[in-house]
Amino acid sequence: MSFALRSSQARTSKEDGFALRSSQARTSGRRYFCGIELAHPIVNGSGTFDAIAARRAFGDALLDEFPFAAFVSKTVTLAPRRGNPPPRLWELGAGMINSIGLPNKGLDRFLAEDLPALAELPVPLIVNVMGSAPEEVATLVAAFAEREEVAALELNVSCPNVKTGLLMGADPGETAGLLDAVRPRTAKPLIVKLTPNCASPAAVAAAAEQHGADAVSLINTLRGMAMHPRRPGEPWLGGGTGGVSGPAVRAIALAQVREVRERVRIPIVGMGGVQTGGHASDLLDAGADLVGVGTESFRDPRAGARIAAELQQITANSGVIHDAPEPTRPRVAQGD
Ligand code: RRO
Repeated sequence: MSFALRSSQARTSKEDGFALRSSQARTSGRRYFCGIELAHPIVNGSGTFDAIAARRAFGDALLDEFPFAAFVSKTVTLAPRRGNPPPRLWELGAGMINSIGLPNKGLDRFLAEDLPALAELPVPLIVNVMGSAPEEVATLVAAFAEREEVAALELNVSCPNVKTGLLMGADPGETAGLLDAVRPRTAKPLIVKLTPNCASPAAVAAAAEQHGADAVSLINTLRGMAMHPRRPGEPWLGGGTGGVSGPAVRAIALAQVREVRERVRIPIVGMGGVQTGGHASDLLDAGADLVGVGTESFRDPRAGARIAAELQQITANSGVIHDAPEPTRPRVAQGD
């Protein structure tokens, strides 16, 4: 049975869809995600890998060994944005806080300058968009609807650093309204990027599914802050607060992916603190269909490829995870 058949069955059969999709998800190889064929389950988290800058740095070697099975763009807005004032980053013991604030060149220049460059990547392109109101997001989605370079769209309703974007994703009713405005504007797959900064990500996911989303992705960053080391009472980040990512959020991502999987049948892109194939394997076990790698790519731009290879090794060894040693247990003498 081909992956295509299994994938379409997974979307239509209420009885056995979950089992079919889940058995596909647990493997490390070629698969279909929203009808898009991917070589493996590892993608980048939006805004964590600049493929255009990486191509300048590494040349065509980047295309020969592209680290991800699909490329997700940094968020695009209708008008250009300068982003938040510096400083924009703070390193944590187990990750970092960003307060980037969505700097981007706006839709027109993205279409003219970045889209042709991103279309040269050897993998499907997913464009991430954000607007301050449903109609603005609908305009962005409509602009990409007929672009054959674009395989799917991700709706960013979860940026912790821009208030308007987050409002639409923190409440199931607002998310439903967004989908109602956007869904009629494109036949392309729509992925809703969920926030962990709300009462119930699973309720938002369910609303997205009921109103026509094809998939959800989670988690975006968790709101956090760092104090200025030399100015008592002042925040370090120019934006005041920022989004926490990296190993610090991994356990939260795992729990939220599991909770969302229990509420929706559509595919899930799970992400949050993934550094190894073992971490990716855990997210797949929790119910994700694909796994996003984000903060780890800042440390190692080839992390996506390494994690995909480690995951393949784990799958080849029937789920035995080799990159995490067994925890040692205290010996208990028999018969004592
Ligand atoms: O640009 C950002 O500050 C940003 C975005 Br759009 C996002 O979705 N998540 C994040 O942590 N930072």
